[in-house]
Amino acid sequence: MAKLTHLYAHEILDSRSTPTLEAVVILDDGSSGVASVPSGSSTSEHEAKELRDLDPNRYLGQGVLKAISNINSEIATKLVGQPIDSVASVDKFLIQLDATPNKSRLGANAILSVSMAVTKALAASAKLPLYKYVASISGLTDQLFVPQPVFNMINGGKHGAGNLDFQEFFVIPNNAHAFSASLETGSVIYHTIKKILARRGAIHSVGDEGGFAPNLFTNLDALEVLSESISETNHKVGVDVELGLDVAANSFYKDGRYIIKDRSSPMESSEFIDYLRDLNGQYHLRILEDGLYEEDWKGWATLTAELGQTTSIVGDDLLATNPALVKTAMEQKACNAALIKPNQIGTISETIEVVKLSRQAGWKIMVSHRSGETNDSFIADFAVGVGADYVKFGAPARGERVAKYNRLLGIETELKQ
Ligand code: 2PG
Ligand code: MG
Repeated sequence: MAKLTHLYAHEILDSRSTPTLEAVVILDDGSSGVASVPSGSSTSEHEAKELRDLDPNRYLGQGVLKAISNINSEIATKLVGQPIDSVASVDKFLIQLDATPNKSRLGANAILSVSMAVTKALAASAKLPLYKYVASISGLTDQLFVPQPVFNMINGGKHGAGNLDFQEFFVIPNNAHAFSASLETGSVIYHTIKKILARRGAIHSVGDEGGFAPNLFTNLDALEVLSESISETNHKVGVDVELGLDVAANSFYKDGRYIIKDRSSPMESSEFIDYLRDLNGQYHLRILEDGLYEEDWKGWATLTAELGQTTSIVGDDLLATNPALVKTAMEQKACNAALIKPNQIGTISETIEVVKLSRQAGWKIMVSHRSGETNDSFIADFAVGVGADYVKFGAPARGERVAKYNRLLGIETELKQ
């Protein structure tokens, strides 16, 4: 069994120019792993907590030197020289060392970077590509395949220009084709959206996840632009290429009501469900993520009962990749799909456990990036290794997003050999 000889971390920038950390693990057989962690901006109350320095004199308080020092001193002191037999045992050790329910003492960012780097080092030590190693430890799939991509083409909510209430507007090529063909379809549609926005005199600069962030548009206009661009590329909307939404309803839920610009008055949960039902009737959404506020459990159950036959009702902020919340959602039949983000829970083995639980419920699995990303393509391998149905890595544009899609192209080629 290989021993850990080096563990250290340093600060790097994420795609929003906010610091994050990169960790390095080296084993005594010469294997190594380097991993960096992403960061979300539309977060759930129930996520594991990132540790930030809050020193106003550095990076507007967003530095991560404390998290780094936790790795370089406290964690490294305990792990260096130790035999490393599995990711699960390292994760267990990190969870116990932290000793808080939400990883706030050492920082979920510190813990996850170590967990990811250890996973990569152990994959290298086993002489396996990362996706095969993840498949071997998760036991979730014998049939390796590349998941169906969900492209976030228009960015609103907290990721956009401020006028769209909904956060993400998806274009989803159907899964009748290979991943490389879907990526091409996504790319051509992306260019077409830009053309259509320019034709309408709208701003076509991009938001946090590489999708366009047009101004002066309503949520319905954004869906119309996507439909138009799909038709203009000679695809059938809702057949060859489907639509979806991450409503991210937390961000416009206030005092028990849903407030969006498409409607003049705030809506009660039941009224907003009616609105979503009509929208679904019109656009036949493949995916409806976070359609409701994360504590609106009754609403979620109604939404799933009403639309769940045809649409993946995805819990993101609702579930926070947290096993206890997944269990509650199973009991309450609150959704039929889980968004999976390793940094919401903070270790790789716990993330795998959440995928397992969600599978037991018969849910679809969508592995996701965060809005603040790095060029690390870990989640691409992870998605293949757990047999995810969908991947959501943003638009097919910008380096930190295409790093993941390009990695999937590499895996697709490798799987054909
Ligand atoms: C989401 C994510 C990723 P953030 O809501 O699904 O798209 O956004 O990383 O800002 O939480
Ligand atoms: Mg979301």
